[in-house]
Amino acid sequence: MPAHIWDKVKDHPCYSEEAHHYFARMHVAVAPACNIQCNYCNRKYDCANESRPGVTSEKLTPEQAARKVAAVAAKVPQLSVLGIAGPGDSMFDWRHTSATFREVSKLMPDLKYCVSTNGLALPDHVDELAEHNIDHVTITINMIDPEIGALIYPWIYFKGKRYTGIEGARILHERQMEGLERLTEKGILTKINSVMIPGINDQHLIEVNKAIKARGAFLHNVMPLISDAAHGTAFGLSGQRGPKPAELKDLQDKLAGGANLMRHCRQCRADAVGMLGEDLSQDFTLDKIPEAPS
Ligand code: CLF
Ligand code: SF4
Repeated sequence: MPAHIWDKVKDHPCYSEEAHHYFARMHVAVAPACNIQCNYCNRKYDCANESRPGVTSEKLTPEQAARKVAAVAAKVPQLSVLGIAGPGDSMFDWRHTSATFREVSKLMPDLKYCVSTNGLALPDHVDELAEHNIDHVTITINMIDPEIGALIYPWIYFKGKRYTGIEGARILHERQMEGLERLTEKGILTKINSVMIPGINDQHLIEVNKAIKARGAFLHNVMPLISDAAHGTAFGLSGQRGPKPAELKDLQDKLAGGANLMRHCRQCRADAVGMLGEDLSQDFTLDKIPEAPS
């Protein structure tokens, strides 16, 4: 691996399987707004692109988020990455996302920054991502064929207008590809999350893997759809099952030789704190972190 890339992945627990044994990440839930509807999303909970449905996060202001990051850093010395993964979309809610990075960088200039997005608003912010030194961007890409996209996304909201069906899915697809290409040109590392939905996009993810590899994606993370029996079904995918572990493994084996696969994802919540697979979020709720100095 070239040295300039190794430098960006060596202490990022999601981008390096090795690093996840030694480094921790935290998310701050500062971005509630979203500009698309995924059929697997339940808007009462966190963005299912990077998080488990069925858990809500405490929404923070950028200033509260910065205090929380400082409190975690004081108690979790392995903390190396701050991610914004919802509960909505970090790029559509760019005002909250960018204000948070600004506030945090005043207190913690050495932290790595990471964002996760559905990609629709991404091309509008690539230059600013580079200016904020954000080296890691995750895009959730579930299809490259708008006919399949129409089964996953009932609508998108783009430049003041709502688009539905194949037309909406085509715009989303074009914006995702444009965003990925522009991030690659800027040297920003990208990870693509794909939610595997049996019978809808499972075999199609082989084509997705080829398309993202061709556009320079660093990692591909195929995540199983988590069906949310306890809270009612996700929007529009009533009764849809998630893949069995053997089906996920079978798909991952078929993807070998394509874009590099991430296999250690723990599908974190939008306010996760700690090593991957560990959840300290309840130790750092707002009532437990120090007040702002007056
Ligand atoms: Fe968070 Fe995502 Fe950044 Fe990691 S999580 S924004 S890339 S710092 Fe990691 Fe969690 Fe999987 Fe995401 S294990 S859900 S891949
Ligand atoms: Fe929900 Fe999809 Fe928006 Fe995430 S991107 S909040 S899963 S609709």
